[in-house]
Amino acid sequence: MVVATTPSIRSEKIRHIELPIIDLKAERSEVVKEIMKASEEFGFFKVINHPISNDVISRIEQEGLEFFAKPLCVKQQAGPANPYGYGSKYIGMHGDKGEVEYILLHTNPLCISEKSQTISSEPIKFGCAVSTYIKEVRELACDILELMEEGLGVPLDTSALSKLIRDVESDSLLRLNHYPPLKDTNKDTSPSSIHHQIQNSCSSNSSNNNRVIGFGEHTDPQIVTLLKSNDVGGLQISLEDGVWVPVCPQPPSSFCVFVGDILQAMTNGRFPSVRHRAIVNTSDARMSMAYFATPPLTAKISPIPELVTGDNKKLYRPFTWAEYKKTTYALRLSETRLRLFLVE
Ligand code: GA4
Repeated sequence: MVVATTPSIRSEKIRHIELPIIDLKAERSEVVKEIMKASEEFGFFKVINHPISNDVISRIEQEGLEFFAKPLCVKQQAGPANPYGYGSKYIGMHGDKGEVEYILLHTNPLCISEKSQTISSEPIKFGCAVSTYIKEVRELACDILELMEEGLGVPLDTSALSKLIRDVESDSLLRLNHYPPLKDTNKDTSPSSIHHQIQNSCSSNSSNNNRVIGFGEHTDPQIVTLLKSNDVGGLQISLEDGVWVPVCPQPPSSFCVFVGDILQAMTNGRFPSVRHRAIVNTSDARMSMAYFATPPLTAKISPIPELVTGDNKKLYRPFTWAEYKKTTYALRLSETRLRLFLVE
């Protein structure tokens, strides 16, 4: 039996740097340039001025908040998340644990309508909010992937990246994460505490160095992840070993974009998948919604031919998403799985 404990971290290196925020309404060539720079340097950026309306976002946010506010025994009727449905504290099958509860859904309409029945007392309303959001966030992911294709010099007619998630067989997922605050009760509202909280709105506002893990460090196995959160800090990305950079949850309408392992493989290592984690906020609940843009199970993944040139030897052997997914789910959360797919 695996005995799991919720990890907490004592002093480690945190660096506050400004992470790229890309205005999608700027001139296209400028947007392409910025996306390329951010993807190469960080495997991460935020986008603003995207086409997803506030209404679409707040409808699904509201559904999420209503669900997470229910008593545990009611929420558990929508679980366990094996693999889809409600889960709490346990992440994956190998003892990874965090201070988080979540709903994990496949984006195919069948999964949404089936799971809606146990998640909501108004399943049609819930299902509509989720499907509308998925449709729009998928379109945004395609737009971003097409900007990347342009920057990478991939022939536009092949749509090597975006076509994988437009496919009806795409294995894409949606995850709603809820991180209850560390101190749900006994809130300190003294002026000094409030000042401290404002100063730390980009981080998890932990007054000491004892941070509690909501979702442990990992890279996303998919192509890209688009994440929308409320205005509570806690997300961090890792740039170098041991150094963590807090991601400011501002501007409030922005989406975070994470390069995933499949994009690292397809770009032959040019865009690194970004290691990230969520720290629990001491005073406020954080909710995030992650859309994982994923190929179909049978899709063949290999470095895009245009990116394998004289100096850039092919780094990864060809594999299917099904093969990568199986490897991913057999390993712990923090594992660097792509190393198993390197050309020998
Ligand atoms: C990380 C990204 C997505 O949240 C996820 C996660 C999945 C899960 O929660 O079941 C995994 C994790 C994620 C990677 C390693 C394995 C699988 C938990 C875990 C320990 C849904 C996914 O696709 O991979």
